[in-house]
Amino acid sequence: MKQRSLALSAVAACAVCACVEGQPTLPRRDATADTAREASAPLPDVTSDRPSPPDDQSAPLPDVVDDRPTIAMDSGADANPDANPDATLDARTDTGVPADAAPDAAPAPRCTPAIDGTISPAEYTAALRAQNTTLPSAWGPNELRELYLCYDDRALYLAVRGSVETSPMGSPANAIVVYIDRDYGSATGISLFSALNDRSGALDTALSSAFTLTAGAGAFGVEGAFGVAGLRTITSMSSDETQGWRLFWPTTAVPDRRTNFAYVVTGVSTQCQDRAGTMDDVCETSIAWTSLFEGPRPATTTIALFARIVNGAGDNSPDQTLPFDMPATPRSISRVLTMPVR
Ligand SMILES: [Ca+2]
Ligand SMILES: [Ca+2]
Ligand SMILES: [Ca+2]
Repeated sequence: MKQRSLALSAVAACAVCACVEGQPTLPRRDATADTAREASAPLPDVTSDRPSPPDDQSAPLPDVVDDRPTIAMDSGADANPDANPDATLDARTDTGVPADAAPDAAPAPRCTPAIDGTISPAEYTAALRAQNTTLPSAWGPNELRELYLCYDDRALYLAVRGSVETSPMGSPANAIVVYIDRDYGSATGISLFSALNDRSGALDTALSSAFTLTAGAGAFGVEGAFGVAGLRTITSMSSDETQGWRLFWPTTAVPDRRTNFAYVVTGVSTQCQDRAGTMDDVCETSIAWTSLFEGPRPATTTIALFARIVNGAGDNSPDQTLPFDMPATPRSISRVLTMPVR
């Protein structure tokens, strides 16, 4: 509650898509682009890259050593947790080595959840799951607690349990942002995050966040993102200024998607449920493969992602990270969650 005006944000994102149109993504200019760009492009506060020092907060210090993330093949709600033990995923988590493209013998994380803003016990049993053990957030009530990831033949599904304020202390909404590498391990995508600079639109501004990739992130090259600026109840089959999916790639697109993020307007579905006063705010989203790839999905690929909370300007993040990373340096990415698709 004590964060500075620049230090608040969160995003939640969800997407689904079922469209089969060949051109599901429409790059577009935001109506407010020019004026907003001039008026709202304050230089990021570079020094605010770190979470508030613990000495000015009552929040307990996270135990970096012992609090390990959970990345498991079954949801916590699975009645049969023993059915899917996945030592490989656990090992990835424990060693800090990025979960890389070495697909193991585990069952594919296939599922087809209902996009309704509720994480039901049965719908993510096969999904990858990343959990935060740094609780509460240094930016409470902005929280990033849990993430589920799975897919089916049609779409990629993502569920995030967490929340972000819509107007913290009069500042622009915080956002939950999830950056997606659709073909992890290949040379495509953007790895220099400072190149992402679209200051027109609430979510785009938040997504213009100069994260730093470290060696632990491997060959992470982002093609797109899902996000929500200001969590509230949302039901949407498209993307808009405050929520949804964006593509930054290819860089040859006109206009340049690195500075004018392309809204994914078809093939997505997002529902967020604001359960005020609880820790159960949820966004679920899906994006059709044909929208994520702007064409057919390769027969096999590896999805990689990471999630953060960012403030409205995109220049600061609290200590909660997914997959669980280094709480003291949330702007530095040393872990990504990966999912082989086959
Ligand atoms: Ca659901
Ligand atoms: Ca924009
Ligand atoms: Ca990529």
